[in-house]
Amino acid sequence: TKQERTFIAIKPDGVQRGLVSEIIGRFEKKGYKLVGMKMINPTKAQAEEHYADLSSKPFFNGLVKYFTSGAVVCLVFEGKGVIKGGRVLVGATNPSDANPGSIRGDFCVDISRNLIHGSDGPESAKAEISMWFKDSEITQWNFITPVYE
Ligand code: YYY
Ligand code: MG
Repeated sequence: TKQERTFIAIKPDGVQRGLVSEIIGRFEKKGYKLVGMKMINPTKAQAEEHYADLSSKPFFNGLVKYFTSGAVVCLVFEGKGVIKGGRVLVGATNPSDANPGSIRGDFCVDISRNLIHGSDGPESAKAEISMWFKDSEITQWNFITPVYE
C-alpha cells in the first residue's frame, strides 16, 4: 500500500534554538519514515506561496518575514495516518493551547514563533510536498520490520 505523506518544516526559531534533532527525533521515534530532508533559506516568494491561503490575514506580512528570517529545515515524513498524527506531534497553532508532550506545547509560547509547520490535510500535504521538493529529492527505502501494514 502507498503510504500517506506530510510536509513538515522546522521554522527559523527551531533551527536557531537547536531544536532540529529534537523535532526530527520525535517524528522518527513515533515510527514515521523520513523520506525527504533539506535545509534552505526560503525566499519571500516561496513563503508567500506556502502561506497563500492566509494572505488576507493581518499577521501575514509578519509571518512571511519570520519564515524568511533564517534557515528552515524541510522534511517529508511517510506513514500510516501521518498527516493527522503529525499535527498531533506538532500541537495546536497557539502554543498556549498546545498540550504538553506536543512540540509546540513543550518548546514555545508565542503563536508568531511557533517553531514548526505541518500540513493540515491531504490536499495541502500534496501541494506543499510538490512546492518544496522535486520528485527526485524524495528517497526510497524500506523498514525491514514494518511498524504498520
Ligand atoms: O497550521 P498552523 O501552523 O497550525 O496554523 P495556520 O492557521 O495554518 O497558520 C499558519 C501560521 O500563521 C501559524 O503557525 C502561526 C501564524 N499565525 C499567527 O501568527 N497568528 C494567528 N492568529 C494565526 C496564525
Ligand atoms: Mg496551517
